[in-house]
Amino acid sequence: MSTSPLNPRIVVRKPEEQQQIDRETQNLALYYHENCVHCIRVLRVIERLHLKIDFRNIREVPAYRDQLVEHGGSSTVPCLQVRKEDGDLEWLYESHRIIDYLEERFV
Ligand SMILES: N[C@@H](CCC(=O)N[C@@H](CS)C(=O)NCC(=O)O)C(=O)O
Repeated sequence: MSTSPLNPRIVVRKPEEQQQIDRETQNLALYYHENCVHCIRVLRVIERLHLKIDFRNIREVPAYRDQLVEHGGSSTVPCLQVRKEDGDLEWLYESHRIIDYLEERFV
C-alpha cells in the first residue's frame, strides 16, 4: 500500500493487494442515508481508502431500515454491519468508531 503523490491521504494499492482488500470488504455493509452528515464522513473515508462496501440506503429501501432496527437494535445511521468468519453479524454504530475500525483494518 502507498499513497497518491498528489494527495497523501488517498490510498493506492497494487492490483493484487486491492483484490485481497476487495475480498475482505465483501463482509461489510454500510447502512446510511444521503442527508446524514455523519454518514457522509464515513463515506468519504471509504472513498479515500478505495473500499468496495455494500451501501444500504435506509430511506430508499425500507427493508434495510427494518433489518437495521431488528438486528442492529437502533435505526441510527451510519451503521457498519460486519460479517465475521463464523457468520455472526456485528453491528457497529457511531461514525468515529466506524472510521477508526476502517482505518485500523485497511490502512
Ligand atoms: N453520534 C452519531 C450520530 C448519528 C446520528 O445522529 N444519525 C442520525 C442521522 S444524521 C440518525 O440516524 N437519526 C435517526 C435515528 O437515530 O433514528 C454518529 O456520529 O454516528
